[in-house]
Amino acid sequence: KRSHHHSVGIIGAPFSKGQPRDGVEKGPDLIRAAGLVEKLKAQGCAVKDYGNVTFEEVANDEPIGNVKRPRAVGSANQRLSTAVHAVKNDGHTCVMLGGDHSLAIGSILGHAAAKKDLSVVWVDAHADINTPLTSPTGNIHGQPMSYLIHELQSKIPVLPNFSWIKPCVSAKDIVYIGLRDVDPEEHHILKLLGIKVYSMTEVDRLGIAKVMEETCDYIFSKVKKPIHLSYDIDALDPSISPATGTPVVGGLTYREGIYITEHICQTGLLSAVDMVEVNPKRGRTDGEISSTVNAAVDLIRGCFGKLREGNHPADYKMPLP
Ligand code: 4U7
Ligand code: MN
Ligand code: MN
Ligand code: MN
Repeated sequence: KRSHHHSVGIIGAPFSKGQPRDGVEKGPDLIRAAGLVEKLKAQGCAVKDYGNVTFEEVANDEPIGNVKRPRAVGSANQRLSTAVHAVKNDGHTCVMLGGDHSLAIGSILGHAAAKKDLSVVWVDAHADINTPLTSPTGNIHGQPMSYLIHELQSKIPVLPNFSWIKPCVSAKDIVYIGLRDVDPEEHHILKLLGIKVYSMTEVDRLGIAKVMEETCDYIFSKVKKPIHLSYDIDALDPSISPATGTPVVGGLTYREGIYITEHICQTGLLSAVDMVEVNPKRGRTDGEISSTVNAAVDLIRGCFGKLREGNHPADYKMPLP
């Protein structure tokens, strides 16, 4: 489909407690300030901005084992999931602006509450599939997938404010793209569950076009499920998106990053997008911050029909002299 009407619902999630660095809570407002809503409207989308989710202060959020700030993360994600569920029930494709990647818990669960059977395309330098017991850091932004996958539930301990979380995706319905910093325990989990991974090695070997063709063949091999695209800005190379908490060299080019969104868009099945881990306080100059934020905006535009060859409305009429 070339020109097709997109209805987009935007939710900001200014939350940073899934990781230790300040600033990532500024992501939603910065991405908006870069003109996201206006640019989506200019490319023909109907856009409703639902504003930012507000999060409760949690006192005495002591670690459980090595898991840091479990109560704040559990509570924030519960609120986010309710908000995402509402946007989906209003009939929009949901765009969740983070915030750190622990927010994928609430975003995917809220999406699944409305759509039940999803496939997840996770674009990231990292697999974010540590369990609370394998995590080398205790930061929940490196763990969200572990709470969501049916096959891992026997490995997940009880955590405060996590009891509402019920797994909602199968290992076979997940594709990773862009991995290049995977912990040994995460690598074991990916292999054990047979999860489809296109690391940077496969991006190099196959090229991004083949990676996306295979990704879609894989997720559409049985039934066509709605797609949840969870995009961590650190998937892109730090030369493009340096303002992020855990940059890793050797990432996707801007063009590869955009190609992923263009390809997912043309499936017609994109149902929710996360854009996370934009952290202005990690940029060393204004240029580093704007490059990161503009990349996030452009990736979202690619999700909703912006073509690099140009776009024109179906009813376009050449001006007459
Ligand atoms: B992000 C890490 F140990 N794997 O678990 C961890 F290397 O959302 C990093 O992808 C996680 O940015 C990165 O803390 C989380 C670490
Ligand atoms: Mn990452
Ligand atoms: Mn395809
Ligand atoms: Mn991530």
